[in-house]
Amino acid sequence: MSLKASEFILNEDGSIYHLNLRPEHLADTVITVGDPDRVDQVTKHFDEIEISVKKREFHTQTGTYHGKRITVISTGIGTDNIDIVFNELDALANIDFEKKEIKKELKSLDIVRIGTTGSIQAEIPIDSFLLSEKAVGFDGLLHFYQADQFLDQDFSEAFVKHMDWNAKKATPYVVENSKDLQQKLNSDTIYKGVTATNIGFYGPQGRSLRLSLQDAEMNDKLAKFEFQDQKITNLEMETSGIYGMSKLLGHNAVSMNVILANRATGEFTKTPKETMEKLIIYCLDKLAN
Ligand code: R1P
Repeated sequence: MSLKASEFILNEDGSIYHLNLRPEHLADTVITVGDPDRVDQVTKHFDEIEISVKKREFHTQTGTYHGKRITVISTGIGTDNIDIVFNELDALANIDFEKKEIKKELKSLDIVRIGTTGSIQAEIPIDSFLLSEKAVGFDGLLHFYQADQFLDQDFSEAFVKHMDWNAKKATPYVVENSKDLQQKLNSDTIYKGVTATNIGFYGPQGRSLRLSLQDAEMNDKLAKFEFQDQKITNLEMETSGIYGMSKLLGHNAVSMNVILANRATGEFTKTPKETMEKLIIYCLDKLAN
């Protein structure tokens, strides 16, 4: 059955609504970054760039690194954008744009986020790298889909109890990365942890410039939480959506993070660009191998 024009929205040139891409533009391996300027920081290492498309915060380039075809796309900030980017990336891979039908044979993309984050554990220092084994989403995105089978309810319940979570906020959901892709990106130079994905940068991450927080102890409580030897290690704004949407759509995802800030010690890196550069090269080399 053909998808309705109001649901599967194409531009005049046949490209998908927000990303402005056509299926032939997408590689099977995708790197997502938050910052649109970080796309060039990744693709400047490429052998060649085939296409470069920009619309709103979504900047996409596809090319090859050491012969491996990779698409690099910026998501902007937040899981609301992740909903758009992941539905549209999946459409490019798994919907027939001519017939406007879901393909019979579905493709799984390998998706690596290369992002920035703040550690909440004193022993995970600034300028280190962290691979998110799991994400705890405070954003509520996954609750709009039939996602229960992919969510770790025991972890969520223990977390809600420990935090004395205010029921006016979305119920935190817990979702894993792809273990196969983790193996590809892993090494002993990388910290592993559980990433909390927040719905904002200030209040939702326990930062206050002029406003009073609903729970001023939030970050301390987050840092102390433990469930089956797992601790919350860092805060950022996309990983839960990326892991959740990837599980729902059948893609493999891993989130790789540069620790820019340590919220426990109050430090912020003096070399954000250089450290990001190192993580980019690390990820590209792992993906090309
Ligand atoms: C906030 O400053 C932004 O930086 C982090 C957060 O997740 C949020 O998107 O990641 P990126 O540097 O990848 O955007």
